[in-house]
Amino acid sequence: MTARQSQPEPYDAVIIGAGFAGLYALYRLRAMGLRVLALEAADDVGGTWYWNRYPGARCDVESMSYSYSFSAPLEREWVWTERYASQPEILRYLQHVAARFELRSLIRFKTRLARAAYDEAADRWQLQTEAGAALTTRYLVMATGCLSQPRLPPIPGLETFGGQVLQTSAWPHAAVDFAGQRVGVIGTGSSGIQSIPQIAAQAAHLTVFQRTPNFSVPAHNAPLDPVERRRLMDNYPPFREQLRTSFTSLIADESPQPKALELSAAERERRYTQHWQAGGIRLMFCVSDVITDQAANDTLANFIKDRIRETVREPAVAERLVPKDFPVGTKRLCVDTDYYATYNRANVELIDLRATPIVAITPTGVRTTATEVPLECLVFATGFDAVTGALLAVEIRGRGGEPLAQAWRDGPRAYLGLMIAGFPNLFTVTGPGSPSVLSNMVISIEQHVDFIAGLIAHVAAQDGRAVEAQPQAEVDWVTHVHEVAQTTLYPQANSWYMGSNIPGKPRVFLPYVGGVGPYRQKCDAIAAAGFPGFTVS
Ligand code: NA7
Repeated sequence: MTARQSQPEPYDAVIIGAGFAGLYALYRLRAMGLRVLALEAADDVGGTWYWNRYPGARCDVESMSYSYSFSAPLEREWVWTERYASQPEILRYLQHVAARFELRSLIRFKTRLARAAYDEAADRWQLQTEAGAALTTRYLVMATGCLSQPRLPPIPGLETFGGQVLQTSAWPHAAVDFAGQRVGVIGTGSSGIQSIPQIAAQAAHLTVFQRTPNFSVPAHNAPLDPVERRRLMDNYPPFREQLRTSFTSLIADESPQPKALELSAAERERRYTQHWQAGGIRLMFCVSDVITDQAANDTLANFIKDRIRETVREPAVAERLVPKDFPVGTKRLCVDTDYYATYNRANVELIDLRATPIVAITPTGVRTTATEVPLECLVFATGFDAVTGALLAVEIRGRGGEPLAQAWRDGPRAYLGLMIAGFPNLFTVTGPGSPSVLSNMVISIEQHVDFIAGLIAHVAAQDGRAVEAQPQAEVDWVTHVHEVAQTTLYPQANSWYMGSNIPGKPRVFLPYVGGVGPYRQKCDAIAAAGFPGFTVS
């Protein structure tokens, strides 16, 4: 350590990340009078919405639902333009929030946390950035996001490729011009499905390398109707309250729905058609049992498969696009604009990697077991090490120097998804075992940060120095998370929800599927009861 670093700057709370979670944590903890700082690897705020600036990037939660509720003036002044907000619009919103609440001066940009070690004698975290700067803080709040640790598959020969390599999750800031180029896209999750139609419209030729076909529903995105928008903006508080207390927090009007198999085939078809035409993920929730009953799930899966076959003119291509080996919704349902119709374009080709896997990337393209595809540009839309990836990317050591990676070697464990036994004063916003990626992230983030703020206030009220999850409370919570997951079809899919996309990652269902409203009720009850399950020392 240098002389300067031997006197690390002391903070009450250091927050890692300046996306939706980090910005609200800064705002909320500063308001409590804490000395706060955020570290952000990027050169601007935005998190997910900073990095994922690929063509077609858009939130799959409707814009009127996907914004902060903590400030009525902010709600009044920000006017969303489209049903589903585009990445640039969400990024502008977060930039506005950072400026409006004067948060920028509290953020150290281009600064990545490398190590965090808990100093038991001082009850403080000792932090070290990748550049070697040292800081110390009472509380460490990981607001690092659930889909922020990008994954590039180790395909042999990638380093030899002579063309341009792009990654949807680290897209360049300057516009990419695909005109006249032969482009390849590897990956058909949400990022691939959103970008493929846009790239196809620009490129001379597009080859899509698909390993697993996904279910996708049309967004039917459009400018917001000004009258409807005004009505919602005038009624934000009850609308937000509906979202907060709902099961999914994704849609406000969660009236009880019938079971799929209680409907006649004609009624079901009518219902599915109506929701398909309306667009978006509501289709998943228009019957109550899609995610818990295989037979019910089959009815919706078959409906979507029929839409794929109806849209894609070439039957062999349509068949390749039809998902076969997982129940609909157990991998995140994609929301698209013209995805399936894109395969009717003369300049688009679909390669099924299950039939003909990639052998290598060559200086001039991609070689599969069947063919060599010449390319000038290769786009990776190959996903993330979800939920735990960004946490484990930091060398975090808790009590007795125990590495987090060791504590989580059999899968992540955290009480309420928010605190880890053995890691005092460390909080994980939207951590494993919280509703996180199955919820409306903004709703969950506000709830988590408010809970964390309440817990910090509880510690302060007792003149405490540290708070920690109790091992038994953690075990009970993790058991509950797994039990609830087992009542659903989710564990059947090899999805990133299960950690299956990362070789060697424990196969554990990562989010809490017991419902956003019920989760909030449990958290509220815990707070009201004086935070049982947490030890203040
Ligand atoms: P996803 O949903 O994890 O999709 C990644 C895609 O990349 C998926 O189709 C993968 O196929 C494919 N993939 C991964 N590795 C390979 C290799 N080695 N070869 C070929 N294909 C590969 O990530 P996204 O970024 O699209 O979306 C993540 C979330 O962000 C999304 O759900 C929204 O919530 C926002 P696989 O299915 O593993 O066979």
